[in-house]
This record gives sequence, C-alpha cells and structure tokens, in this order.
Amino acid sequence: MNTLKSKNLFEEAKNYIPGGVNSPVRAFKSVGGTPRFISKGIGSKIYDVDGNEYIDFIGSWGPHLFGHNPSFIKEALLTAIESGTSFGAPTEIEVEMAKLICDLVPSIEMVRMVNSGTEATMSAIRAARGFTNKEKIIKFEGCYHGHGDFFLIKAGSGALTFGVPTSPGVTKGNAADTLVADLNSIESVKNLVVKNKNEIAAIIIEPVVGNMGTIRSNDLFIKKLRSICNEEKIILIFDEVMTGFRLAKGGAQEILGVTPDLTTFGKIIGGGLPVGAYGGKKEIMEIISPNGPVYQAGTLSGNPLAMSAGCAALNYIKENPQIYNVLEEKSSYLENGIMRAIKATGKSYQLNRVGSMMTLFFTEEPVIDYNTAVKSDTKLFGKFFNEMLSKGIYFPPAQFEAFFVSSAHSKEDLDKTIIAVAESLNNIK
Ligand code: HOZ
Repeated sequence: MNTLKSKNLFEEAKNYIPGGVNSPVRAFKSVGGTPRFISKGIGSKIYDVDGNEYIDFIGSWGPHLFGHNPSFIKEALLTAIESGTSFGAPTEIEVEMAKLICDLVPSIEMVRMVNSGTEATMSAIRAARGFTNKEKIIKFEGCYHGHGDFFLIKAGSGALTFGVPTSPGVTKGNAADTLVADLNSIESVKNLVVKNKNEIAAIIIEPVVGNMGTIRSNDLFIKKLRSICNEEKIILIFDEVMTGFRLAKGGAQEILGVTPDLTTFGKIIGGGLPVGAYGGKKEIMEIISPNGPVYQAGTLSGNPLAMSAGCAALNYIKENPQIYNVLEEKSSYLENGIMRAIKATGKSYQLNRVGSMMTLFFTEEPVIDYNTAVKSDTKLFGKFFNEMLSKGIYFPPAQFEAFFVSSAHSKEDLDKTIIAVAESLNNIK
C-alpha cells in the first residue's frame, strides 16, 4: 500500500502541530505505522491522500450513523451556508434542535447547545455544582468525559492508551474534588458517598462505556446508582456523547431503563459537525445563565451550520426509527463473523458489543471494567490493527476505543471485514 503522501504530510505536520495531529489517538503512536491523512468519505468508505480506499469503522468516532456524507445532511448544509455561517445571535433552527432533542429523549426537558462533548460534560458538572451547592464529583476509573481538568483523573480513551490516565497540568485542587469509583462496583460508590457525606454534587458515568473499549454497565449497578443519587441528593449525569442517538433514539438510558438528571451529547447531534449539548431536568437547567447564576456561554454555540446538519440527522432518525433495527442486524452479523474467526484461532479473545458499538479485546477474560480491560495485549492489538489496515479496513488505532457500524455498511463490506479479521488473527499468531 502506497502511503508516501500521508508519510510526508505527517512529517510536515509534526513541525507545526504537537505530535502532528489535533487529537492524540490519531497519531497511531500505540499501534505504530503511518497515520493516514484522509481526503474524503463516502458512505461506508474513506479515502486517503494516496488514493487508498478503506471500509471505515470509526465514522468520526460515532456520529456517522448513516455513513459518510449522506445526501440529506449535505443538502441541509448547502442550504444553510447560503444564509451565512455564524451570527452570535439566536436563530430559528436552534429552537428546532432543542425541541427535537426534548422530543426524542424523554429525560430532557431543557437543553443548552455547546461546541463539543468536552464542553458539554464540563458545563453539566458546573450546573450540578451550582444547583447542589456541593463541590466533589464521582467518576469511574477508565471512563473518559473529554479533556476538562477534573475529568483527567484515571481517564480512559487516549489518556489510557498513552499511559497517562491522570494528566500533568491538572491541579491538586481539581484532582482532590474528583473521586474515582470502580465501574460496576456499587460498594466502591457507597464507600465514597459515606466518606464524603453531603459533599458530592454529581456522579458522572458513560452508562455504556466507549472509552476503555465497549463495556455495558451492569443493569442492576446502574439502577442502584440511581437510587444512591436519589437518597443523597446527588445529580446523576449520563455521558452519552458516544451513545446518544447511536444505541437507540433515547440513547443508552433507553436501553438501560434508567433516567439520569442530566445528559451530555456530542458528535452525532451535529451530523458530524463540531457540536455538543447538555440537558435534563428543567429545575436543574434553570440554574444556567441568564435564568440562573451558573455562567456558561459561547459565540459558536448553536451555530447555524452545525444545527442544520444536526437537525437533518435527528429528523432522519425521528422519521426512520427502523434505522436501529438495520444497525442491530448489521452489527450482529459482523459480531457473529468475528466470533467465528476468533474461535478458529483456538483463542477466546473478547468481543464486546452493544448495538452498533464493538471492541475486540486481546484478552481471554471477560472485559467488564478497567482492571479487566487493561489485561488486553496492546502489542498484539497493534499488530492486528496494522494487518487490518493493510487489507483496507480502518479500525480505531487504539485498543481502548470502540468501533462503529453504520447503516451504509453493505453485506459485502461486512463479509470483507470478517475475512480480513480471520486472516489478520491468523497472521499475528
Ligand atoms: N479519543 C477520541 C475518541 N474516544 C478520539 C478523538 C479523535 O481523535 O478524533
């Protein structure tokens, strides 16, 4: 595979951008090889600057539920751009977007648009602190909620991949306010709550984790978490930046049957444009300025281009709810094929799937939390990743991430992927 143009661009980029990339995982550091510089995406495929074609299972880390560049999003954007790109003033489409989110997700009574998932989680925590008048938060080891200071404590995603789950630059004060519990261990939560009685403002969780690879939280654990929050007047925040509108119309909260107080969104509600949002109970959201004293603002919040693409995506979901059956069918087909390929190796590598999110962990023990996820053989994963890439299949370049199936993946794409998995597993033995 010729990757000369990507190689040259990467070398040039390293002179001007830290690590040559604008987000660490993209640098392929944990898997080795040349990061591909992408020139375009159509449907299930992406193309790099050297003209190589890949079946893409990243889909911009989740939002491309319908594949790359679907006509209804492109048309919405082209129409919107005719009227201007940004006003820093209210627009009609922001109202449409807020109504759509409130309509599709029953737990959301009010919503505020921001520009990324990181902004959404930071702002949701501030709202929870302002509302409860308490300062500490609980997060779970290996969960990632963007790069806000108080989240980069025992975090997942790139922070975990690069071995710095607790980032330098985070102050001792911030770190002291973030308490870390173990996913699926209600005892670990109870201990923190007892030790920090009346001090915890919020518990934030990825109810289906994507950022230490795909892990579904235990249903009973999530229900008990809800009860603790009710008893202790703690705000329960579901980080659905990855799972919102991907796993179901109502996100992970719909499939788990638990209602959070606040929810954060990103990616998908912008149809692939930079966007985020946080929302939930009206009484909590009323604390946000200018209604209440908790300040949060942004010139590009509710940007008309992002809103147009996002509304097109959400309207499509609203009008075509069967998309989730299509995704389930395709994802379970892929899951079965990969499972057969794993079985043929005589190993029992773990494939976790929730809806159209999946992770193949190179460990033979079930992966249910941070401790079991980090038992994965990341070197072997790196070899597997590069084998797949050389066969034209683009998986996330890190073990502790999810890969995503879209409605644009054809049976031919999935069959090709299954064959590539079988060959790759065989080649890395
Ligand atoms: N850490 C992000 C996914 N969990 C990757 C973001 C990116 O590189 O675009």
